[in-house]
Amino acid sequence: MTKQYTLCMLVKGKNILLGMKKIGLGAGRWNGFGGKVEIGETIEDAVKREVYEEVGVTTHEIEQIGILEFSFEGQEDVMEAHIYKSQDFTGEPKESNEMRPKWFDLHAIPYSEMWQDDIFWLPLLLAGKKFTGKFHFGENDTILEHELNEAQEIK
Ligand code: 6OG
Repeated sequence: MTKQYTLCMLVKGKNILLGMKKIGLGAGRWNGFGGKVEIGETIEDAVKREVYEEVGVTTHEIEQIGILEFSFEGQEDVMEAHIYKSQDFTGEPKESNEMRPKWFDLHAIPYSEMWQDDIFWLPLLLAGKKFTGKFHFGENDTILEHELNEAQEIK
């Protein structure tokens, strides 16, 4: 079964706000903010809700950048992650149960402490490009197969 998730990258000038995931899937890694889309909720509402819940920031404008499918060897469920970017948000980032936020210079993104897929697509997002793709993971969250294509438009 395919389950919908969101992932939002918060960018201000030459910096990106990432969160160190403290619990659950991806714990111990830096990532953008997001989570499961709830029943009856639009994807955009889910992006805004998750960003607010996880880091206390209110997003005013969000832009859809891509859709990525994440699958794991031996697991039936596929995650359909809707990737967004926001450069228009207000509020002081604050630590939540799930995330410890930190600003990073765009030239010092901690890729070695992030999911392995990020280094493939985050540079595209930061360059203003859109994309679709698939990443299949094996043991130790290592990428076994992937494809990534730039797109003019998502959907
Ligand atoms: P919660 O468990 O917090 O939602 N996520 C991934 N992000 C990247 N960059 N790569 C992956 O490779 C990921 N798998 C999941 C989507 C999980 C959050 O983690 C993201 C969601 O924002 C496998 O509800």
